[in-house]
Amino acid sequence: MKELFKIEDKELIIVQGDITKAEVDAIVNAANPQLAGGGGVDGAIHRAAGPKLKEAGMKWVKENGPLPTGEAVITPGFNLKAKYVIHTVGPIYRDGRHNEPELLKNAYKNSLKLASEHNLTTIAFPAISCGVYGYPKEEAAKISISVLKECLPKSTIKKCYFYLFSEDMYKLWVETAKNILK
Ligand code: AR6
Repeated sequence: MKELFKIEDKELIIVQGDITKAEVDAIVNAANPQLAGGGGVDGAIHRAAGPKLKEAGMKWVKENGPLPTGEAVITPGFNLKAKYVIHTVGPIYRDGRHNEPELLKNAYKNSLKLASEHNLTTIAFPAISCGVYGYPKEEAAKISISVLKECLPKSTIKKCYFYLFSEDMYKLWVETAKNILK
């Protein structure tokens, strides 16, 4: 299932499916600060990319320290169809009063910024922080669509894909996009 939306001259394509299958310049990983893999989408991306992705992440952390929440870093995609993986760390949701909205916004914004710095034209996002990190899904949907509305027009990205794993999440993202992008 997928549904297409327009943001000025850019396309936002909301898809139900596995992000590791996306044929794009870069897929975004909902990583943790150690960049060494984990569960959820991070685990799936690491399995599909092969062990070199972990080596690249660990090398970066060794040289730069753990990746702070809301920031992003780029590595090759190795065995993935995607040329690059953009790793970002979403916030762990506590009560909404610990800067979570701003940090989630930054995760999307900084991923797009990095994509633009590499002149990428296609990118795929997962629902950052919506699994183990516990972000309330409706709120996360609103933040993610709003930040794309704000930041896609000035980025190099022409087609931005949003991959949702479950049908419920897919429907929530489509409804939210209809409301915000109407
Ligand atoms: N394709 C698309 N979406 C997926 C896939 C997939 N293959 N697999 C899971 N999702 P999560 P977080 C969805 O927990 O909340 C890791 O251990 C999933 O259903 O992967 O940011 C990291 O190492 C959910 O909606 O990421 C961190 O420690 C969404 O992706 C921590 O989890 C995000 O869920 C990050 O937690």
